[in-house]
Amino acid sequence: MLTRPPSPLLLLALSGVLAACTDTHPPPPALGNETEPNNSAAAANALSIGTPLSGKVAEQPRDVDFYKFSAAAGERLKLTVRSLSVDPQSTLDPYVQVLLPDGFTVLEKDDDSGAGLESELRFNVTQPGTYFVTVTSFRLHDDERAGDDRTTNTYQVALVRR
Ligand SMILES: [Ca+2]
Ligand SMILES: [Ca+2]
Repeated sequence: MLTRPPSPLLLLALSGVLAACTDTHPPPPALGNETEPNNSAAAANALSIGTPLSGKVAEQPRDVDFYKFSAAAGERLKLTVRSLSVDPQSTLDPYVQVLLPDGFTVLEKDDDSGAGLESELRFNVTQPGTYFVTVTSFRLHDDERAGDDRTTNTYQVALVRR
């Protein structure tokens, strides 16, 4: 049985298909990271609705990470802080709060309403303004004398409309 080499036109077409595949599927962009120091409302990092950020509860005995976002009246939002489900090495049991624009009054808080020990909460915005999110570990929240400084205390914080 005779076999013919593939025609140059077929090879050209195949290479075009391969190029199209690699060109149309770039790797997902790396997530932005928190920027320390961010341990107060005044030093909060900006968190955009729909754009997750990566952070760590680490590098100091009692780390807390503040984020801020602007919201309009009537927005219905969901906040998640994921640890193990996005990083199998994570040791963090997250604890999250949403603060009113005054920077200290707690609007909502959650320990483990997400997957496993992860945090998830839903809230509605009634007053437009700049709101704050704090992320820390449950260990630090639960015991004001505890320390929890592990480089593996990784998390991903995300705010989405629902
Ligand atoms: Ca941090
Ligand atoms: Ca911090």
